[in-house]
Amino acid sequence: MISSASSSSNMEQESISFKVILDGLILITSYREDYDFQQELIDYCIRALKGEENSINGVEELPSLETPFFKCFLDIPFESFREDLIDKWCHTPLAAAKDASPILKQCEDKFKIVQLCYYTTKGKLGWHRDRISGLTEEEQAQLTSPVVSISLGNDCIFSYKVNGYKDVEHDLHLKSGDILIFSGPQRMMWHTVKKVFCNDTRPKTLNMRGLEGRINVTFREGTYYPDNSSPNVSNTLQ
Ligand SMILES: O=C(O)CCC(=O)C(=O)O
Repeated sequence: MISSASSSSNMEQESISFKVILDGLILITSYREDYDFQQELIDYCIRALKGEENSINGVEELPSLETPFFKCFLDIPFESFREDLIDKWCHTPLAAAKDASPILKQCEDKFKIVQLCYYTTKGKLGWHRDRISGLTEEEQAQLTSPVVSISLGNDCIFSYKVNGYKDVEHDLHLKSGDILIFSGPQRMMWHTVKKVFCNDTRPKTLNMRGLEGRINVTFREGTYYPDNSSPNVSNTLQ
């Protein structure tokens, strides 16, 4: 069931509109038209990926259509990420989402990591749940803390399976500026990025500083690295 509503953001004094897709799964679309807002975050993320931001080590190599990998990840400790961007893109939309989906109010925020993922137009991400390294399966299953996930740049198809309904896939067409929040009963939903669309799909006014494709910014409690791997080798995960 999808319901829509809007609420006023204290910080920006403008309306935040959202869709409650399910209890615990919210899509905020109101930043789609706010290009200055998006550009500020895009610029910061690209500098972070390139290692040009203070106290953030960038990635070893950015993917392109010529590299053997088409996406890369960068994990940044929450406290190293720019505070005003955390307020604008994480705390403010999350507060609006909590008003819209009261079940989120019962889920404690435990942000420790900001994960950047940069995808070229050939980039995809396989089905997975946002697990956290070091937790048992039982502990993973009990996670409820919010994941706040932002799309920037090209459109993509993000698909998910409602927790407990593993045979049915739902597609969301995400656009630049969209914020997807999953938490509570949907915190451990399976999801995937099936496709990143071509560069024509991003707003012409957005400048990706010479990069193609899409950036995802995810605020969350932790990250999962497969055994014996590190953030650098996760470049190659499909
Ligand atoms: O790119 C996205 O929208 C999703 C990213 C994601 O699922 C992840 O980093 O775990």
